[in-house]
Amino acid sequence: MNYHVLTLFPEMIEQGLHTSILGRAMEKGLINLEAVDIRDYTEDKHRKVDDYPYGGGAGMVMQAEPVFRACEDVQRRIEGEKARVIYVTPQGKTFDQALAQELAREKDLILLCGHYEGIDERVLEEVVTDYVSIGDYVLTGGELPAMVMIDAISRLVPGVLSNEVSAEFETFHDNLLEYPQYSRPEVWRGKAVPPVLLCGNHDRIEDWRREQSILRTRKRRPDLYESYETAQMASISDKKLSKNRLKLIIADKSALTGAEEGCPERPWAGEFLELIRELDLKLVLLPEEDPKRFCKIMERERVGRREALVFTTTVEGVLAAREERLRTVYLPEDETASEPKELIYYRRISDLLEAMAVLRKLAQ
Ligand code: 9D3
Repeated sequence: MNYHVLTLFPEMIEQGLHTSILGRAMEKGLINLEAVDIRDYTEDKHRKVDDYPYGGGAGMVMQAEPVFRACEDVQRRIEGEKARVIYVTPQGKTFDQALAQELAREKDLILLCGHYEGIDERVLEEVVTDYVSIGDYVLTGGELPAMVMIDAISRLVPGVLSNEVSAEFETFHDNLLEYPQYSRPEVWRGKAVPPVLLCGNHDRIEDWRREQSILRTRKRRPDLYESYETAQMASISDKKLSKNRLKLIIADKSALTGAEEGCPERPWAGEFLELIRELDLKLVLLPEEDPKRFCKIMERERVGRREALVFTTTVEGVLAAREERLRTVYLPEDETASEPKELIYYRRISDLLEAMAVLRKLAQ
């Protein structure tokens, strides 16, 4: 990737990007950065590049000709097709990971940085292919935005990151934020690492991390969560026909409502029921615990072991489902109820919202 940054402050670009990962990528020749001083292309004897705006108003406007000549010079030196010219401006489309990925596939990129009150519109009309902003806040110039974009794009260029696959499968992949991370010590200032991470069961760990990602995204980035849900729903309808896909939910009555008459409904119960409907799952409610029931229900509904999921509120229910080797989610009646040791291999999900996350994953 070859970057050509057109700017009045070339030293700002040259200083900032030669450290650490990008410095190494430049040494390896994976990326190449050239700061082009627009002032070198003025024909004015005082190297002037700006003038007063027609129609009046505060400040100065960058003149068209030096910008045009600087851009032409770069395009002339580039091999092959003309490069995209990105004008970094608060009036552009907001830069995001998708645009970074798109731009990472280019061989050359010309980034045009404005200063003062902007650049003469006529040269922009002639040379610019993309108008890009980095977010809705006001900076003093386009140099930092150009550097931000170069940083985000460069790490997507093959070979720049040591762990090549990592760039794709991280934040924003799947529209989900990353799960929380922990390292030694196991207890820090009285705060323990979540026990699931120490259990050694990698399926459980993976499930837990996925849940955490979903819950965290929902809480911190409701906007991303919405895209995630939409994408998820689309992919689910594609996969409806696949084998072993979840088809049936068997649940204690009290798993989805209050345990007894007069007991308050579980939070999210309505949403959970709606999800079951959306995913086109059959729901069978158990009036009371009856271990032999599971088999009969599955026979009657003609579903296999891998196509059913049990939601139960009691330890007896978990043990009975385990006997049948059914996938089970444990929803304790009482958050504070102590968990018998033999439950260690079952998900303890005390909130239906988390159960929904599991359900979404299984229904894919
Ligand atoms: C001082 C002129 N302003 C009129 C009220 C408009 C203006 C022009 C240029 C404000 C800031 C800038 C300098 N910023 C950029 O060139 C810029 C930018 C930004 O300020 N925020 C987010 N993304 C970008 S990309 C380029």
